[in-house]
Amino acid sequence: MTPTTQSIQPLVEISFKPSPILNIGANFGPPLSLVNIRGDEHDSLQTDVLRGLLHEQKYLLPKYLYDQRGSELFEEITVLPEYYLTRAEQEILDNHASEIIHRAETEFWLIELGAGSGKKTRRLLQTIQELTVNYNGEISVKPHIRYMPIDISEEFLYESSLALQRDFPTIPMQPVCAEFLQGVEYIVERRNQEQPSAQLLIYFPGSTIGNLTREEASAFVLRLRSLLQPNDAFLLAADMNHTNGKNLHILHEAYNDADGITSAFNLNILHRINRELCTDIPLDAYKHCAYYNAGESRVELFVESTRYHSITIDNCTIPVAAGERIHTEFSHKFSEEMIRNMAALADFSLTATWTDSRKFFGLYWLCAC
Ligand code: AVJ
Repeated sequence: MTPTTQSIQPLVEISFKPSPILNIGANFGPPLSLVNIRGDEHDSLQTDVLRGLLHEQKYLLPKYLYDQRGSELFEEITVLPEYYLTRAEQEILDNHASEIIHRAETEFWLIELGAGSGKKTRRLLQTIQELTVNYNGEISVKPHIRYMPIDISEEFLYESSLALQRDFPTIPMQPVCAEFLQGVEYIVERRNQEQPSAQLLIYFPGSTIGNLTREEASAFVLRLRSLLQPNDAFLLAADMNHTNGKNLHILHEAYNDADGITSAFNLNILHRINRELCTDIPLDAYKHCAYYNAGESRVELFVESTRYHSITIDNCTIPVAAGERIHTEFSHKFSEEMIRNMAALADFSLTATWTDSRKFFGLYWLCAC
C-alpha cells in the first residue's frame, strides 16, 4: 500500500478529555483520540475455514483462536505456572526497562504492536513517566514523547488505552486501530509530517512473532524495516528454543498445562466455528494436541479427532479420519543466532539482547542502522 493523503485520514475519531481530577500533578491532560484506518476489510471465517479444511494437512488460522472466550482463556494461560513466557518477559522489563528506555533518543515515539494494557506496557510507561519528572519534582507532559499502540480490535484498543492514559497522564497517547504494518506505515507518515526528528521504537511483545511461519516472520521483519528510517529501532520479544539448555519438558508443559486451560483455549476454535458458521462439529470427538518439534524449533498445536466424522459447511462435506489432526497454531522459538540472522537479512542489526535469569526468553534491540 502506498501512503496517500487519503489513507491517513482517520475514519473514526473518538475524543476523550480526561477529567481534571485525574490529572493531579499535571496542569492539563492530553486528550485521547483513537484513529481507525482499518476500513471495512473483514475476515471471512467461512472462506478461511473451508480453505483450511480442504487442504491436505487440515488447518485453521490461529487468529481465529482469539474470539472473546479465546482471549479470556489466553489471559488465563499467561498466569499458569507452566506458561513461563509472560513472567519471563516481565522479569526482563522489571530489570531492564530503564536501560531500554534510555537507549532511545530524547525524542521518540513508542509504538506497540498489539494493544498493551498489562504489566509489561505499564513497566515501560512508568519508566517513560519518570523521564517526565522535572528537577523540581514536577510532572509535565513531554510532547516529544508519544505512546502509540496498534491493534485490530478497536474496542479492546480503546479501553486499554483509556486506562493507560488515566494512569499515565503525562504521556501523550495515540491508539491506532489497524493491521500492524498498516499502522506503522500510517505512523511513519505522521512522524514525517509532525516530528521528523522523532525516533520510532517499535515494540513487538509476547513472542507473538512466533505465531508466524519462518517465512512470514522474515517477510514481516523485512517489510517493517522497509518502512523505517536508519535511526529507528525494533524491540522484539521472542521465546528461546532449546539450544541453550532449556529443557524440552519445560517447552512441552508450557503448552500442556495440568489444568487443561491451553486445551480449552485450543478447542475453543471449534466452538467458535460451530457458533459462527452454524456447523455441528462434534466437540466431544476432539482432543488437544501440542508438542515441541525440536527440529523446527517450534511448538505445534492441533485439535485431534478421535473418531471418524464429517463436517458440512456451505454444501461441502469434509470427512475427518480417526486420529486426524487439524493444525491450529505454531509457536516458533528462536535462538539469539536466529534473531541475529533474521535481522541481518532485513538490514537490522542486533545491538542488545536481554534475557531473564533462566535464559528462557529474549528481548532484542534491532537497530535499523
Ligand atoms: C500469544 C502466540 C505468544 O505462542 O505462546 C499460548 C499463544 N498458544 N498457548 C504462544 C499460545 C497456546 C502464544 N502467543
